[in-house]
Amino acid sequence: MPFPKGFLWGGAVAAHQLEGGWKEGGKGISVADVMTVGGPGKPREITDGVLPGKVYPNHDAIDFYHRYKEDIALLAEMGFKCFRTSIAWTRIFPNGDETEPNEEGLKFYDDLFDTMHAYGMEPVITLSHFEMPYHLVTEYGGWRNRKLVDFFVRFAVTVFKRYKDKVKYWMTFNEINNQRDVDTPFTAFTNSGVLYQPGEDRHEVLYQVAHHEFLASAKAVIEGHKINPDFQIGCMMAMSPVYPETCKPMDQIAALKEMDKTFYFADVQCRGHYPSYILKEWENKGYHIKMEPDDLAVLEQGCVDYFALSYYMSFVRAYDEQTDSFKEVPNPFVKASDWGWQIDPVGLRYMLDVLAERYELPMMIVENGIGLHEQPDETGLVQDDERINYFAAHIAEMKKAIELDGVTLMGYCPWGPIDLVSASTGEMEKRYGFIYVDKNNKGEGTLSRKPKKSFYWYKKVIASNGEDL
Ligand code: BGP
Repeated sequence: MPFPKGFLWGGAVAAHQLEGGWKEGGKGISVADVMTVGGPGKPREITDGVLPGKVYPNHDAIDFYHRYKEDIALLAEMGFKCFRTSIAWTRIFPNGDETEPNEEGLKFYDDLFDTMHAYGMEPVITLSHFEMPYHLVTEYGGWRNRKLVDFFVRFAVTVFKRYKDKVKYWMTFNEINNQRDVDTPFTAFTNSGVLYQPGEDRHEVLYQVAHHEFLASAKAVIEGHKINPDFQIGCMMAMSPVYPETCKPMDQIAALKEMDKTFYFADVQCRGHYPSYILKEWENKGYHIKMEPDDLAVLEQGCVDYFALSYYMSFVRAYDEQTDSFKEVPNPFVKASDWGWQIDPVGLRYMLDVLAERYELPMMIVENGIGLHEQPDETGLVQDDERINYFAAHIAEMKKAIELDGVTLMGYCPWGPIDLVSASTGEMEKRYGFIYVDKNNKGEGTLSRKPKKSFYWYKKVIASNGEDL
């Protein structure tokens, strides 16, 4: 029996991608609320507020804010043991810099967590999932400003105290490493809240941003454990293995260097200090990351309890002799989704093994899934065999990681168990769900919910504790 008793089967979402109700209940405007719809090859635009005539997908999303009771009941029908969502920071501190929280926002999550518990579903909660208050961008310059550390810790402590008997599993920052590609405005912006100034070295800015987020995370871990010593507070990384293109020694270095860009975030949060390869890079490039005398001690004391990861795809890197640089190359051995995400179940086992060996922490897969274009058939059912095959193959690899490689896995939360707004493109029609939601990219539709074929399949997987794939 590879999956232990009590294994947390569930699903994962983020507040801004499904709640809607963007101006209700005293909520403030988040960074996600000011982004338009993009699409393949067309990045989302960061706007400065609300432009007339533009579609803002996160404003209404799938209206979970009003329909959560119905939605949680549907997830419970699949047998969910846990449900990962985030607390929208802007529902609790609408601008991010207030001293008193918004009671109506706190009450919303009280009701949501009570509803989950009524079905025996454990809440797994992310504090910051691409939805920081937009005010913190315009007034403070986002996470480049050290003041955000205190604002975040105030938010964390407020919700830790309020939900100390309702939530045990927490994560500080969603995919904290998903901000290193400074040329992709979406990923950098939603995690950092930084709008770059002409001429500045974006990489240096992001090291400063990350330092502030590491501090905020470590302080939250320290404070959280004082509030409830049973809290399990994790980091959360987007993990993608990077393979070398060939066995040429320099291709190994190309792959290793690319992995290090992600490992550095995990090294700080799991080991409590900056790794030497990062300190050397700062020295070589002349970067000056501002720190205060206690910072390193805080990082040391604020190590996380478990390792949460998202897993979607793998990459390949090669060394280019002509330019003496590293480059990304396609993998001829795996297929890609319509959005170019390479489907690689074995990569999940590989990643779990590497992380288990490197950090020796229990792990939780808090995102995994495939975005598909889908339509109900003439009977009204979405026949999503492609999704079923995707999950069956990934779960089979998780089993091997547990049974053959000794990995400790606490739970599995596929991404977007109910169709929701895509984070990278803002589309509704990049669908991940076991449940179909009637809404298109233009925002049209009845918002009705309907189980897909995979709904019944996943129900069977959970009921058999992962045996019946
Ligand atoms: C992760 C994010 C999620 C989610 C997922 C799927 O990076 O943590 O918020 O959206 O990716 O990505 P997308 O929605 O862009 O398809």
